[in-house]
Amino acid sequence: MTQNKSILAWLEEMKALMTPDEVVWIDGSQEQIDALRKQACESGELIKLNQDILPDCYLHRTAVNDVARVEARTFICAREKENAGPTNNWMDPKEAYEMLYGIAKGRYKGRTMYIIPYSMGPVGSPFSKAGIEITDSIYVVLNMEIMTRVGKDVLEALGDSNDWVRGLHAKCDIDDEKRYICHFPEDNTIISVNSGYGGNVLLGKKCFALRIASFQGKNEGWMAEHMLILGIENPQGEKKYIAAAFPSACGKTNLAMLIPPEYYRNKGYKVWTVGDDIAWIRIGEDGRLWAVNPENGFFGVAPGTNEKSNPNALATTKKGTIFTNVALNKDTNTVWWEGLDKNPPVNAVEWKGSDVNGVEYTAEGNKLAHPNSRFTAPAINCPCISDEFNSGKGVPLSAIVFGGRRAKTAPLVYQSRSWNHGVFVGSIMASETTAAATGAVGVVRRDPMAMLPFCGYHMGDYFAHWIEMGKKLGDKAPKIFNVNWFRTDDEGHFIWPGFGDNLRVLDWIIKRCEGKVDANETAIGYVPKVDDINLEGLDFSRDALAGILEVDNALWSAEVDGIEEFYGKFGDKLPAELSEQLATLKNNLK
Ligand code: OXD
Ligand code: MN
Repeated sequence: MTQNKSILAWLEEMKALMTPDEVVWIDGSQEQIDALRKQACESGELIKLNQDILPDCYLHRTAVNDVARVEARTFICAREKENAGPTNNWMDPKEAYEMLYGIAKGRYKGRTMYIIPYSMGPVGSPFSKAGIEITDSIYVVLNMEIMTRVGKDVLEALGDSNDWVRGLHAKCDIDDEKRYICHFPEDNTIISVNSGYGGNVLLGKKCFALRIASFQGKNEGWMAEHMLILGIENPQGEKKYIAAAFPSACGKTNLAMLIPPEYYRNKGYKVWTVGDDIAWIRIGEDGRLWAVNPENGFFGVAPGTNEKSNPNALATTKKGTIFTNVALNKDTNTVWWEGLDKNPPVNAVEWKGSDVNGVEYTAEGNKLAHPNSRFTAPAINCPCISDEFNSGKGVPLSAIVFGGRRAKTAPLVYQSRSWNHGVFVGSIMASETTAAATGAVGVVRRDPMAMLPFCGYHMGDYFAHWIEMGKKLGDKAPKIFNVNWFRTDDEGHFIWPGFGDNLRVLDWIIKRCEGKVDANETAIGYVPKVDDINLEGLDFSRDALAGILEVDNALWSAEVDGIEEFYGKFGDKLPAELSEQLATLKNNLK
């Protein structure tokens, strides 16, 4: 399929190491996909679902010990330990290659080596980058085919260039003691062994598009961020774009596919989804920041997705989707998960593969679907997918939004005073754990820019890169905001309705970017005046709004202690600009 010398040489090396019985290039053709689906159904790797209700949809079950990303076994193998930084696991690259090749050696024996040429970003776009993943898993091939652009045209666009990412995946024995997800940023290489779970094995996603790409972005002057991208169209048909970073379980996919509340819909507002997880961001010819979604599909969490929380996501999963670790409804041969509706199937197969009475099983407190069960769905299925999704030139960003789950401290929304202050706001991002997750409510976990598990180099250098980008952007920089949908009352109930009504906050953000509304200056930044958040058509009092816009200086003083402790990790790699911002905050709180 290619004459590219660097690719051919690497593949020869991999063949000699892995000793496959057969080698198959993935060309992106429908015939090949159909044949692989058929083969996977015959081997039991996939279950074909009801094709009348869910055309081209399949169910897959992973091994029980292999259901999520494994941060403890994820390594950045930079040559110098210092370059992985205090927030990543590090392994010496020489030792890592030796160990990983030892584990993987000969493990394609009796199996097929699939070679997947893929592009992150539309093929041929100046934003895009190519990768080759080799794998012995048809599940990986079929998921990569949804999540990335796969096939011959990727190789044609790459030509003889050596600028592509090498990815070796081998299922081996799915042994969690020998599971490793290793990144070699200086070699553009990823090696993943002993897992078959999406986040660990779809190497285009977290491994390439965030960990490797963040390192490339630092060296090449662009940014790879854990951000959704959405467009807001006003009644005049003008579109403004926002990129937003949130830690997991803060509703990123829901925000990306937001349906405007009735009042806004009637006026003609629309929201368009460009991406739900990753943004590659560059400075355009006009000096502004432009973003593309490098992915081609959504790898979304199924539980909690329903007609009310996210009808667009649900609609997206109705064709061409692979479901992983959800429950099977045996009567209809369709899928079910907690939070889909209130009717678990009676004749069910739970996510591990046992037949159960779903009604009794869930009544006893068991989960039919794994809490991290997923759908892999083509982005083009999404009813609100943006016209710009495939364009390759990206969308210009008016605003960058950071957010977390904070019961009290952070107001519903605030705006940073400058780019550097905005970088500070992103760097102190935090989310509180919920009782359901840990038992200890309100433990603050810092997750700067939602990149803690995904930054492929020293996070202090990453902050410095953000500061540098701001210098290049000057007054063309997007405005930076922080939102918090999760303020609670004394009984622990969420105060703000969230979901579609979050558009009311985004509306204020856009107005601020256009210089159309004033704001109150507080110790932490600019907060809306109560009358400037539009509450038309919403049963929500001005007083309640005033309450969640409040900035409590005492709580922020305690926050400063936490920030100081966190910043201590970065030593002299912490940019002076961020220490200055912290000093300013302290001073403002006096
Ligand atoms: C994540 C994901 O873990 O997107 O952030 O899957
Ligand atoms: Mn994510």
